[in-house]
Amino acid sequence: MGNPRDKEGKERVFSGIQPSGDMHLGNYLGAVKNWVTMASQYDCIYCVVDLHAITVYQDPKTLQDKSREAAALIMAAGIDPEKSTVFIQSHIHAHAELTWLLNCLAPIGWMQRMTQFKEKSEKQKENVSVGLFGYPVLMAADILLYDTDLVPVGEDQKQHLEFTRDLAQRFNSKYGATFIVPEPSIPTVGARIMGLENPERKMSKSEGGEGNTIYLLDPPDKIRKKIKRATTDSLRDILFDESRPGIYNLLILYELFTGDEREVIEARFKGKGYGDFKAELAEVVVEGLRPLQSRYKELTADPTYIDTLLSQGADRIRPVAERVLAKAKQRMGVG
Ligand code: ATP
Ligand code: LTN
Repeated sequence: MGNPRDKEGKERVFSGIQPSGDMHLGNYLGAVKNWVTMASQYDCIYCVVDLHAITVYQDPKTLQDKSREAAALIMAAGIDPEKSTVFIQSHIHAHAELTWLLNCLAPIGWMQRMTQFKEKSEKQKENVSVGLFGYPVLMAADILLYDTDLVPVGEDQKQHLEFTRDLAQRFNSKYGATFIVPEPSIPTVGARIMGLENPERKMSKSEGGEGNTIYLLDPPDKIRKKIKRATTDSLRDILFDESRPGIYNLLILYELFTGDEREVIEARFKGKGYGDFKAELAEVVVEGLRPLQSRYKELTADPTYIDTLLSQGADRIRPVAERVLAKAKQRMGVG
């Protein structure tokens, strides 16, 4: 099937982040850091997905604040809002509307296989919202609305990406070539940063205690304390050994922040103890986050500045979403 977009110039990248809590090292190393790298090469759209966040209850005022905070952090991490588009999902109505169209096409059997839904609903049982069940359809709408070629995400989103591809293909084969079928872009290292207290589970906004997660806006002393207390094991050697999840995860953090080769890192800490390694890692993380934290402060000094950038971002990209939505509606015979 031919490609439904006339691709002039750069390929398009789209990704999203939920404002459901504070952004952490997993979000940064698994996703946002790659967003920054991709921004120089692709036409990038980055979205704060507030409609996804409300699939579980959010305090309304906090959600407003966290949405702006997430957008400011994306920019502070190095995304230039002049060159890439940063916007808030609910500012473009087409996301909700395309979701409905796609809902009518998504087989319930596909939905029931989504592991993230199974895990998240496990904790809520009967109170699970229809929205949480439909979460992957909204995500598919986000991606398909912008003729996206590539989607940079962490490992946990792989299944949702496959779902998006399947749904796009299903639509195209029923109604004719309409959507570009996107490819995932998952980092080889950092795609799954684990919790500090519980290195058996991924570092997360919504799970695990305060000590499990390093937030991007944590002050240096907090970062040092969390790393000091991170779970390791009773062995001694500081080696990249996946069977020792605690120390392995900390070494991955060290690798990603320094950019050093694994052998060089292992040689550096040969004969040293976990205490020495953790102290050095803490400094590497504190220094690594320092530029982001100071840019964040500058960006948020005037609270209206981010709002202006966000409304400009949505205004700039809305016509693309509306064009793709209109095409999908026309193909389905509605509107
Ligand atoms: P929640 O804890 O509510 O599931 P989250 O922390 O997973 O939230 P999201 O907003 O759902 O955050 O994810 C934003 C991006 O960060 C996604 O691309 C996701 O794959 C990535 N990501 C999230 N957690 C990690 C992690 N621990 N390691 C690597 N990437 C991650
Ligand atoms: N479900 C994603 C967030 C998300 C997203 C997207 C990511 C919503 N829409 C579109 C990439 C592309 C998550 O990280 N939990």
